[in-house]
Amino acid sequence: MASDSLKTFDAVVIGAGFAGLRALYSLRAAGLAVTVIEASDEVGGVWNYNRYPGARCDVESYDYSYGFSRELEQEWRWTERYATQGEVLNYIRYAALKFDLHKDIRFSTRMTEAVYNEASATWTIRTDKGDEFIARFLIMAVGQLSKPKKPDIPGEATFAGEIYHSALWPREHVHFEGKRVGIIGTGSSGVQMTPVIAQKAAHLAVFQRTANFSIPACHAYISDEEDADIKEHYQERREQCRNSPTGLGFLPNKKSALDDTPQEREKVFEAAYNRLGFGFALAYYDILLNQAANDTAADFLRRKIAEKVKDPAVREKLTPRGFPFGAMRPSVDDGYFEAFNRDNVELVDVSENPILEINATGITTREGHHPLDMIIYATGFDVFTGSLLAPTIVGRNGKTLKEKWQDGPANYLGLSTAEFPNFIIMVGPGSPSLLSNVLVSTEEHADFIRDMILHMNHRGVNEIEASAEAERQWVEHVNERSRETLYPRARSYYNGDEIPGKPHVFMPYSGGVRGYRRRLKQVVEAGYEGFKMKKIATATEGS
Ligand code: NA7
Repeated sequence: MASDSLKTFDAVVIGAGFAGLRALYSLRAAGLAVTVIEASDEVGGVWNYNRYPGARCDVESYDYSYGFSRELEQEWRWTERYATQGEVLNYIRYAALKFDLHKDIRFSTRMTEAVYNEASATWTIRTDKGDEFIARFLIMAVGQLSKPKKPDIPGEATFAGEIYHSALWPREHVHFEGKRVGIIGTGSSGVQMTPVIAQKAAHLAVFQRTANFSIPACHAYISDEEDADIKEHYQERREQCRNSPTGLGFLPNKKSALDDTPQEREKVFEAAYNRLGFGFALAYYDILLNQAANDTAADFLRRKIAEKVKDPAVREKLTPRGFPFGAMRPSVDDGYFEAFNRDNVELVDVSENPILEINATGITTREGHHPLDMIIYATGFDVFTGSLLAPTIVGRNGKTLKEKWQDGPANYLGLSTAEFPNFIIMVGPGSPSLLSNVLVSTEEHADFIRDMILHMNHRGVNEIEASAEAERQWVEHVNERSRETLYPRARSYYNGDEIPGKPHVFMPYSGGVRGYRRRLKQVVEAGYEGFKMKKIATATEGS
């Protein structure tokens, strides 16, 4: 199937971020006809939209990059350990140009609806431009953090100043100088932008609902020697990522935090704190598995906050309590806590004194009015399922994905969901996804999908669907693995708690990148175990 004029394809991929581009590359290289539909006029996905000041990747640059091309990895030169948003976006642009991906991307086009045709085993895909495409496979590469969410605060329309959202940041330069700025939200976006805006704004008010843990990034420029050394050993590094629990370039300490004396533990934590960023959670293998082990890490991090924040009342408010370290996604920061020592930075605790309204001049909480010239929502996303459920997707018997997932995103291997044949999800719920270095997970999925389609072509079948039983077992397995961890002990987007009314279910797969990879391999070796494959005779073949 390969006619652009008829707009029929082997696969239509939705999204031109890291995942969509990687899927396009591998499917096209396998000789399949593919097109990508992208709502923006640019590649990059989340890195294209989240242009707020201070935005950075918190996985080390060399690991947060494609591993499929030796040439690409040898010629690209990362400048910093944790790349800025601009550098990551430039990398994606570079990769897209190098592999001539743009020619197969339809920019500024949004998929609005996709309907499965049982008689022909194809999807009809419609867009906001009025296009209609037919594809054997519909591949959703829509990202997990791509449907921004914003609280509905009364009076917002009356605000006389500027309003921004971290995930919909304008391309034009935003000026903070001389302005009174308010940031709502203290997840990674709020934490990253706070110290940068603090240096420019006349006054910065940070509206915090939940204090969370954060580890210093310890940014560093990469020297030519380091770059050469990494490039020389890149393949080993990649293999280590692929075979690690998280897809990061280092393995967890094999010891329990409880096996060391307090003095030894202090040294281990200190070293991890000053080097590993997000990987601090791997300073001992059981930090996210055992509450007592976690307490040792959380205590260490709370002491670090105490050392950094001078004002005792502010320090207390910035100190996370009531949930295990890491159970809510921690941030990796560059001077976040220290920013609150500045005279022009104020912490507004909205857990005790919620925001009541916005008026022409600023934000009013139960405690009082905060005059502002600019409001920034750093309030996150409808995570994991938001973008998957935004278009209307209709599977067998007219059932929509929204109906099927009303109690949570039931799926098999995170890749597929029963009653939606030939519908494939990349790096979504039910896979390691946001619990992993998503670049590693993206590549794993792209290659799995390519091999699966080639296998089907070889066998002469054109329909694949997860069996209801395999799906039931996978969901049970995902839940079982999450219960072995501390993740269920926090209210977080991992559990669907970021949106009122969203099903409270554990979304990602916590069994690790290596375990998941092993499972995919077993599935393939057992002839795509858990999937039903069929040959549907199409009208063309019948004539
Ligand atoms: P996050 O991590 O989901 O953070 C959103 C923040 O916004 C968080 O602090 C929320 O507080 C806060 N929030 C949300 N709604 C409100 C209202 N109504 N009032 C006050 N505060 C609110 O999103 P980010 O964009 O920072 O980061 C997303 C991911 O990007 C991150 O996990 C990394 O993977 C990279 P809450 O904790 O819900 O009380």
